[in-house]
Amino acid sequence: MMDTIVAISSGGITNVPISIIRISGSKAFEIVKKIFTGKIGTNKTITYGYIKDEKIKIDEVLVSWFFAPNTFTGENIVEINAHGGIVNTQRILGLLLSNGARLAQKGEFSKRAFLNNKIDLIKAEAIHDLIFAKTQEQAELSVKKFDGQTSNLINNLQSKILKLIATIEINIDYPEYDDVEILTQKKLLPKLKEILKEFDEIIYSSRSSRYIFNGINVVIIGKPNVGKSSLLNAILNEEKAIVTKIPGTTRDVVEGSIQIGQVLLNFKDTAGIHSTKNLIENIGIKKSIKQIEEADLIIHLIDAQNKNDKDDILIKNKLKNKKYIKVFNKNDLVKSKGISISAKNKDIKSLIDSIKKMYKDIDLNNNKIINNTRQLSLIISSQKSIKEAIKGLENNFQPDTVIIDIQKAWEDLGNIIGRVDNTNLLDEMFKNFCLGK
Ligand SMILES: Nc1nc2c(ncn2[C@@H]2O[C@H](COP(=O)(O)OP(=O)(O)OP(=O)(O)O)[C@@H](O)[C@H]2O)c(=O)[nH]1
Ligand SMILES: [Mg+2]
Repeated sequence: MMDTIVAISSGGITNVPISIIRISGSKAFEIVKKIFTGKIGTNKTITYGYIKDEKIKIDEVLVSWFFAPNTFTGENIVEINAHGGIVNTQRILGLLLSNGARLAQKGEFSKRAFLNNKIDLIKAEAIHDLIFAKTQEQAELSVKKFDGQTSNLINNLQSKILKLIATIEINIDYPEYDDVEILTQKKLLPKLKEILKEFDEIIYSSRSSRYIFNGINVVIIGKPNVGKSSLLNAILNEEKAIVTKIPGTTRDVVEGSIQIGQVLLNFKDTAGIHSTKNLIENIGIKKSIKQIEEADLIIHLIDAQNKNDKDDILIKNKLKNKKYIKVFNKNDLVKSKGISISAKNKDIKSLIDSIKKMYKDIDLNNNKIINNTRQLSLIISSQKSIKEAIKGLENNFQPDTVIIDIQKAWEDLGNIIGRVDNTNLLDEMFKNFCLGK
């Protein structure tokens, strides 16, 4: 039998007015009753009483009772709503521990829910993503996964593949069966191509939605003194980076995130790029160049007073194959065509508008979006196996040979939802969850 576990579900860091201590397991009621003066309620009710340590009153609390099996974890669950001081909450937690509960590991409640078939891995990961969402859109996308649409999508794809595997196996084992379709190489090929199309759609929509979850990595680059740090500050509306009139002020990368339209943008201000012998500046410049490689979008900031500088040409040469926009700064001094701003005066609307336009097509309502990295990498791996099988058939291999690839594709899909025997994988995954969930 599994231990009874306990954690502070409301987070234990600050002094909040109310905290929630959650206990799950077969001994949950028994353990709580040892320290609670109120009654054990009926299912899904709340009872009132005191938490006591022997005779000392610890806190006045409300306790919710949830009876197995229709609970989040599938076990008996008790939630104590206590007053949220750190000292008080920790004391109640300590009492529960000394009365037989064990401190939950990170994500252990969700893991139990999964092991007791209450949720699949897609939902478990969606809950985790909701908790860590940084924008409203991320949160909404996570909640959409709660209703099982993504699970259905994967299940359907998986059962189509399974049907093919089963038919091929019957063809091999019982060649005399004539009421089962004979999947010849010719017949199997279009079926696999159909499946491949479904994979392609999922992967395409998911890649564009990656921006919603991970945010877009926008790097501001340019010569020294063009106003990069001023621009970062104007975007974030705070004095985050140091601004001076001395060229070479910024040496390290300075970051900040904001939401523009639907997406989260992670801006990075970098050291001005030019040729210099200054050792420290050069280290900064190397960092800037590395940022270019990692960027999803680059803002090449140019001083409108000096548009055709040789250093700007040098920078432009480094932007080959990257998505970048040219932005002219200091338009309070000199007007320019194209995207023209004044970072100093916080006049940056034309830049913000053009970024908004770039990412306006991300469609959050597409239920084919798989935003979770683990899930997406399994989809890609599964797609790869289907491609292998197609390639095999095109090279005149028979279905009984390529069945291995099809089976591999099926297994990868199974791992998305969680039909896995791999305890290490589960431990790894749930470890990233938060305490009390
Ligand atoms: N007139 C005017 N001055 C600006 C504008 N933006 C920045 N400046 C000034 O230009 C100087 C350099 O600004 P920074 O933001 O430090 O420039 P930077 O590109 O980060 O410079 P480095 O970190 O040295 O590479 C400061 O004196 C700013 O006040 C602007 O839009 N108009
Ligand atoms: Mg700077």
